[in-house]
Amino acid sequence: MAGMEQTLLLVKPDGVHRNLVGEVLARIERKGYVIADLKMLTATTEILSEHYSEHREKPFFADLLKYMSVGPVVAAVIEGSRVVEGVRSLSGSTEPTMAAPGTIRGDLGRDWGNGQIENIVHSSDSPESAEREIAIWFK
Ligand code: IDP
Ligand code: MG
Repeated sequence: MAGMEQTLLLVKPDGVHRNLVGEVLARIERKGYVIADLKMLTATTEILSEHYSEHREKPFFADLLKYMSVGPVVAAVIEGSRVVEGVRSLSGSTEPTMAAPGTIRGDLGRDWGNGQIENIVHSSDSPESAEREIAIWFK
């Protein structure tokens, strides 16, 4: 279909641990987007280093990989027109304390005082990132 786009959504280990998989996917579905593919896995260091390659030099990189591999994630390919922007908007800004109410991170996330930004979901930030990330998670 013309204008059809895909994005990668991850329910991160904190979201899975807190039983928020249904809540997150329900928000995606209620918005009208289509779940085109879905799986649960515990991410390897290889997958995570590729996925977060842009953050390789950041001081939080090692802790980020630890946080992301502590338990299973749910990976989904979401489909719809302008879905990349749409799912970013549903996700909310990075820090859950300041993410807008109404967003997944704003409604369901908080700072746990452990120096980590645990924010329940990942969503691709551009169509190019989406294509790259979907190829990593759905080989
Ligand atoms: P995004 O997930 O909103 O796109 P990015 O800046 O791409 O945010 O960062 C990727 C992930 O890395 C964040 O979702 C968060 O889990 C973690 N992160 C980002 N910045 C920090 C930080 O300053 N300290 C700890 N973790 C961070
Ligand atoms: Mg990002």
